[in-house]
Amino acid sequence: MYAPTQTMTRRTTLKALGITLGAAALAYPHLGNTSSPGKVITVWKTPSCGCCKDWVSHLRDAGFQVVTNDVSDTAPVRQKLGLPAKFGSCHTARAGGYVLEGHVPAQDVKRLLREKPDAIGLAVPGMPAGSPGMEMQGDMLGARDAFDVVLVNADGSSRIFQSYPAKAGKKSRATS
Ligand SMILES: [Cu+2]
Repeated sequence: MYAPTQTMTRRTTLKALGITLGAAALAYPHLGNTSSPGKVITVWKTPSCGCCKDWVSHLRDAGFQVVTNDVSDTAPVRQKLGLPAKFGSCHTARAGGYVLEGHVPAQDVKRLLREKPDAIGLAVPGMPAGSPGMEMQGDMLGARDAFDVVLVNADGSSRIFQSYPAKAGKKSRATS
């Protein structure tokens, strides 16, 4: 008939996965202690993406367990996870039932998992210079473009979750 067949399949697959994981947790309750589910982040990125690897390192440094998946295109994953394409960046991830898109700072992921808002997840659209994994080097060391982390709602709307102001780099600071 109309399009929903695919959507149904996706939902069913995700649901089935949820049931499997739930059953595993019941069968092996001690697993919950060794790896708190909220501390695990699953990342989908393309194999050649350097800033994606740097973001993964940033998350690991902050204490997250990160599982990475290399894919040829992250767009289908983003779509499957329900994040509108307009929020798209170079990598997409999942943590505690939320979607994380782009160079989201670890501290905002922690706040998201602590506050548990009713939302799809967090996104840093594009790839702002100076965001985690997009650190500037050389004369521009430490420089940052202003950027916002947005909370994306189920209806596709969003609001600012956290704003990061612009910062001057080494060179700009050194000039007098
Ligand atoms: Cu990037």
